Amino acid sequence: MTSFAEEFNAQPLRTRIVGRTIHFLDTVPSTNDAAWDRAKAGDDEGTVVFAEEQTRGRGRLGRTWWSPRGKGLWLSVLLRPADREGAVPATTIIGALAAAEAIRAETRLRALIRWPNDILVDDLKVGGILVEARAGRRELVLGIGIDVGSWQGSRVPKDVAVVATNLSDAADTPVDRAAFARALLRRLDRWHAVQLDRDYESINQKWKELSATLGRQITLEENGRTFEGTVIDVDVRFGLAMRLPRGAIRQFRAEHLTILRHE
Ligand code: BT5
Repeated sequence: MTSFAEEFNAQPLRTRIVGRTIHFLDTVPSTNDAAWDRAKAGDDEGTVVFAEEQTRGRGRLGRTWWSPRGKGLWLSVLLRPADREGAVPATTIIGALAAAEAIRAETRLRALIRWPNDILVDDLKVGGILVEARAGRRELVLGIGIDVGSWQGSRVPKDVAVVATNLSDAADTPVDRAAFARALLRRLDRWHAVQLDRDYESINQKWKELSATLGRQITLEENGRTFEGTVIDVDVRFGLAMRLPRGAIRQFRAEHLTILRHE
């Protein structure tokens, strides 16, 4: 049987930074941790770690990420954004843009981004982004999880089954993991260059185009307080702007909030 690494390397990647070095691992607790280990070992920016399976894949705010063997793309990328300020949300957004664009290019599916880090197809989650920063380190780790392979015959955890699907089942045809992974890294390489150029307008423009959140009525929680309103703007540096029921406009940053309801 051909391994994922062999399939991935069957065609040239042709990126500038992302994927200059790639580690193909089998089972790891989390590829984000494996990428932090690479950072400590002095690996270059753009280093990518793929794993076939994660035993302790994580999401935001202590949530878990189900990462079954061979079914998805579980990867982390070591990056050094130009601006430290706001780098975590900006890197989350370029990861989401790359993922949504790769899905649209490699399948017929119309992927959208639910602010700040969910990749959706038909309102179901097919992927998520987890960017981490660590005190005393200049790099960021961009973790991307995409459900690519079919779940038919798999025991899908209940909390995942109710909110999520995968590209193959959604498209009703098998989606090639290696081809998809190459497409994803190429797009990420391009958006990373845009971020390095501080061309935030291009990022905002594409983000608005692919946003499942813009114009929607949502309920969110920030530091224990709940807000309800209509999203009127999304911006890579300033976050999300919402019109509250009495007409006031309020700006929310991504870091400390959760969307509770998205209509
Ligand atoms: C995320 O968190 O969406 C970010 C997920 C990032 C995963 C990647 S995989 C490579 C790298 N290494 C890691 O350890 N993590 C990153 P959040 O927004 O908190 O969403 C978590 C929620 O998504 C869970 O509570 C479930 O409801 C749902 N979920 C869990 N596993 C899923 C899956 N495989 N597909 C879709 N939804 C899932």
